Amino acid sequence: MNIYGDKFQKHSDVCEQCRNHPSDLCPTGLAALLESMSDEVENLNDFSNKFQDHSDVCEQCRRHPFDLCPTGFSALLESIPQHINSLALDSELVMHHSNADSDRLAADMTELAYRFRGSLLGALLGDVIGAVVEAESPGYIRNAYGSVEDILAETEIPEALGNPPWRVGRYTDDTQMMISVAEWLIEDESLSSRDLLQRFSQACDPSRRYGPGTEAILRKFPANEEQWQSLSRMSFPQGSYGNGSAMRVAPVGLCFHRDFDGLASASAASSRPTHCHPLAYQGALLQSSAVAAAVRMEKIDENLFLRALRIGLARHAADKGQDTTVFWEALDVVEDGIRTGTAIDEMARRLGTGTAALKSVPMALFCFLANSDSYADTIQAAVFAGGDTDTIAAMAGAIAGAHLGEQAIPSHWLAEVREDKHGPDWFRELASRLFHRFTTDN
Ligand code: R7I
Ligand code: MG
Ligand code: MG
Repeated sequence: MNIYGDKFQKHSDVCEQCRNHPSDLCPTGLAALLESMSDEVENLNDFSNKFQDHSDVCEQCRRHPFDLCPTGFSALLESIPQHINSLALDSELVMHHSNADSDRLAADMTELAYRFRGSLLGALLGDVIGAVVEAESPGYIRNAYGSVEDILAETEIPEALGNPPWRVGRYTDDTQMMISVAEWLIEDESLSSRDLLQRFSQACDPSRRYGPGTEAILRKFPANEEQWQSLSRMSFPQGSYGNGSAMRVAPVGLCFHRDFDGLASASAASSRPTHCHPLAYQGALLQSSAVAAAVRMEKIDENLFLRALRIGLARHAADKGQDTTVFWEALDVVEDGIRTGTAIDEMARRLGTGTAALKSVPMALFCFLANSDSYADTIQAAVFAGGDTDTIAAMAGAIAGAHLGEQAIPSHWLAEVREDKHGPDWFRELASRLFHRFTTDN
């Protein structure tokens, strides 16, 4: 029996890394291995006595080899021979672990609805708070403010280029575009990228500080609807690698938290109209996978969480021919920072806090993973690290809110959101509509 599967075998014939280091596969090797795993699980009982003994008496495990009972699953893990790659075991463990959590959650729809609301409100509030100090250095922010409350106590701050001052309590492009993604998921059955671009363009309010490339696309779209695909390469020939598609993608993670294939294709469709660079796709995929994993897991295990993200990257980016090395390495840095308890400033230096997806998504992941039991601490970390603070706090806030739920978001912070049309109650309603869409599809 070829336990690794033909696809992986072919790959390892030409990949020295995978041939010589079977416990440290390259992303393409991992993706090939995962693809063949599903066929092999059925064969595992050929050589697993403990599991065999169990399945003799357990109808569930005998009849549903892809949906083992917990006892069957641990028997299987214990008895799998050492020579099966450890990463493959990990990936099954991640899936099984978070499926079990997710099944428990599905039985508790009230909790799940709290998590949907928590994620949208969490992103909104991260954006609102981070907007006050966007593009400032950590030193400046720390000198000027002692706490998030101090930041929210501001009323107005000067805006660049002779624009009117920024009114504290407003949200920026991050939230404006997230609203469009949520409404697209709710209303557009086909999830067409063109429809989403139309929504972005109609909702565009330049006073909300859009990224320059994105704003140019949205401005040009109404007069160039038929050329919508070429607009995405207008400012950057290979497409933008900015964080604009990761910052708005949280609703995809919520809606598809039980369907990783659907999540990957909706993430890509939501990125495509403005961000068609592979690094932007990967940033959006990591952020939506993080929201999905946060919704699914009852308690965050940082290693399993990061494994889930790596599996998504290997399956949906590396396997499509994208080079995932830089994000893979950034996840190594996040993992190391969590393991060693590295301070936030040092992590900001190592990971970056800029507007490129690569320089902000990993930092948002770190802010959450280092504070996964507290929405307030997650936001505090993101905002005081400086740089692209509205976006890093919006992304970290979406993940934290998805995990901890609406009840974890400080109500005195939410009370500082100052938007006439789209206040916190409007977002609660939007989250309920998204939740309804999720429950009708599942
Ligand atoms: O990604 P995008 O929508 O910007 C989002 C950011 C967030 O911080 C928002 O809060 C808002 O303030 O802006 O806008 P883009 O213009 O597509 O990308 C953002 C930046 O990434 C650009 O201004 C560039 O500095 C950089 N960038 C690139 N630089 C060189 N070559 C993106 N793609 C490229 C590239 O291909
Ligand atoms: Mg912004
Ligand atoms: Mg920003």
